[in-house]
Amino acid sequence: MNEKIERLKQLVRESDNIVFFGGAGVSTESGIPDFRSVDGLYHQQWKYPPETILSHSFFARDPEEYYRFHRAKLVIEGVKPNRAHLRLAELEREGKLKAVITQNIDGLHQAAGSKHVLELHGSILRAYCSKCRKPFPADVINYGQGVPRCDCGGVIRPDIVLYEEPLDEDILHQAISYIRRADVLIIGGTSLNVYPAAGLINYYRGNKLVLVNLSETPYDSYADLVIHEKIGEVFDQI
Ligand code: CNA
Repeated sequence: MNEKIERLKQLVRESDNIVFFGGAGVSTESGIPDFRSVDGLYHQQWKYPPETILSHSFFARDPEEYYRFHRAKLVIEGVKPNRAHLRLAELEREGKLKAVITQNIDGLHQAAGSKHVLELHGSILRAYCSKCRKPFPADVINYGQGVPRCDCGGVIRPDIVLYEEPLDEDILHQAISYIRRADVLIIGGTSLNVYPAAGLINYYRGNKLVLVNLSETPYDSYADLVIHEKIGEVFDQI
């Protein structure tokens, strides 16, 4: 085990107030592509970049094309939690980890057994009518063809935060509160490019900020420990 992972293991061993904040890179080892890696969604051939298709105005303008992308790229059959998700759930059960704050919409932290998950960007495992807000099972949006509609005539949409939409204030406040009080803050698998989520890091008051990310992030110089390795492999060793 290298020195940096040994240091992270020690921080985890000595703390009972760890908070984890993660992004798409947490799920790449489960087979879900992120946006910005070389084999991520940005480098694939679609008529528009993911941030355009996954925006409020695009969904309103062209829900048909939105759903084509949604079903082809966001819904991936048979994905399972990887070692990062599983170890985080274990740390929660051991009473060491207080919350997982995630930008992911894939539900894999809950599938791994984590109970206290704050989903900043919602989940593709929930859906509701954009007109009357009636909830629908996720199968209605994730499978089938065309644009799913409610009895009231409204378009059924995924319960995710599209670009141009605000984050849920209650979830955001809870996330800020956990980060403010955290002893150890581990940030993993996120390019820290998407705001306001990325700005959460500024609320941390401690001196044990750990970044685990394959590529460099704009916050590397602020961190007390930076590990540029695969997060599943790192969490397998701590
Ligand atoms: P991003 O901007 O795509 O960045 C991902 C980061 O993870 C990159 O810096 C990679 O270097 C890094 N990375 C990739 N694989 C690994 C790995 N195995 N171990 C460690 N690091 C790795 O993703 P962000 O989450 O920062 O961007 C935020 C967007 C992307 C959010 O709105 C997400 O909802 C959205 N997204 C979510 C998913 C998902 O739910 N799984 C998938 C793709 C995009």
